[in-house]
Amino acid sequence: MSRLVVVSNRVQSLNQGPGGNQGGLAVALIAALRQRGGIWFGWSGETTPVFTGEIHREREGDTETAVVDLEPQDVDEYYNGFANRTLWPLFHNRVDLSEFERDFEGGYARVNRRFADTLAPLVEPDDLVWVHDYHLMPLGQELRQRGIANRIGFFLHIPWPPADLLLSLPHTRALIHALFAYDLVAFQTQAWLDNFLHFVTSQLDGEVGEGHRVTVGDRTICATVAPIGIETREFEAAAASDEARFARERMYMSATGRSLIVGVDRLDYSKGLPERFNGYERFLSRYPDMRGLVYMLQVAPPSREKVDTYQAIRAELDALSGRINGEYADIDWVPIRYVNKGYARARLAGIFRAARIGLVTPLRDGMNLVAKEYVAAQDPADPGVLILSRFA
Ligand code: GDG
Repeated sequence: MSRLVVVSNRVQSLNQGPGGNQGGLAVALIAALRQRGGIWFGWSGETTPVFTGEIHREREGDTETAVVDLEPQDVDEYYNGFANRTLWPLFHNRVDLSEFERDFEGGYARVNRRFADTLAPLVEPDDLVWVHDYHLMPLGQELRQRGIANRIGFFLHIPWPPADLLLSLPHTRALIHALFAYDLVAFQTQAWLDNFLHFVTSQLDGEVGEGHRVTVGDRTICATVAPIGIETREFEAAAASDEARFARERMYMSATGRSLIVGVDRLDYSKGLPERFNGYERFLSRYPDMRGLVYMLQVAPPSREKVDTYQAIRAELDALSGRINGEYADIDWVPIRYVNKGYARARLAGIFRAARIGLVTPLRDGMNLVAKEYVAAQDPADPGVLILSRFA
């Protein structure tokens, strides 16, 4: 089997185990890398005054991480700018929140060039290159321009929006056209693939052929649906670990017989958190008998804190949880426990298992791994119930 070269914005350390803080995507990528051997390349999360392209490596058997530092301006324009102020809201149907600035667009192009400059010398002729997500859409094209002829795939973790939304972004055709440098472009769901194909045929004069082939100009690629799963066995094992059992017992003890409803989401406006809090409040107001019988735990680790829309959602949730607790709490009962921090994966598994209800209510989501993890963590003899919004 050829070696895998995974490229994503951030890279997680290889040696964390179930006590670690990484999410399902990192666990899945590490599992894929261990199977084939290879490199995981991306940004270190650190900054340096001047970009040098110096690579920091960490090795474990056949698997290696390779990361580079970026300049503060790169982080502002590429990560906090074009990726998370422009593309993320636009691709999640929030065109109202999507900001376009030429500097963001320039920073995005620059970081993709920097990634390509640094990565190209690491790629060996037989490697299979697998690029992840909206941060790196032009990377394939940049690699081709540096002579990389390998098979390169691109996977989009987030939704693909309808064409009319996408067209509100300046230079969008060039951005999407760049995807035709890949050999394979894959999406989470048929709906996102259909939106992509509609854009390509209506805006790029593309043609859809047999067997997922899509042609624009002289490039034919394969565009397909390849939904992400979770490492089910690994998560079941995490749910059965001592750390999970300890977390579960802590939950039971503090719950004093009440049923737990759990939500775990990055603090992001796409996850429908204010709507969830409001829905729960409505439930308490319509069914007074249920007060004191249930409580909700919302784990929401802060995310993208430099972006003001994320500061706004955090303030909104602080106010909402305070208001709901103020109105409904009793001396021995708090309706919402709202925590702004992350937990080790094994503890999370224990919390999922302790919860009678998993509440996953995004307004838009590429997939949603929490829903899958909630199911995997259940006791098969006495499973809880998963409630999903139609957009998960
Ligand atoms: C993007 C797309 C798509 C959360 N809190 C903690 C923690 N997590 C883990 C969860 C889960 C992961 O993070 C979140 O994955 P999601 O799929 O729910 O959402 P996004 O972060 O928005 O991910 C999404 C995904 O990419 C994969 O393609 O499904 O649609 O938006 O694994 O468990 N993990 C730990 N502590 C926490 O407090 N350890």
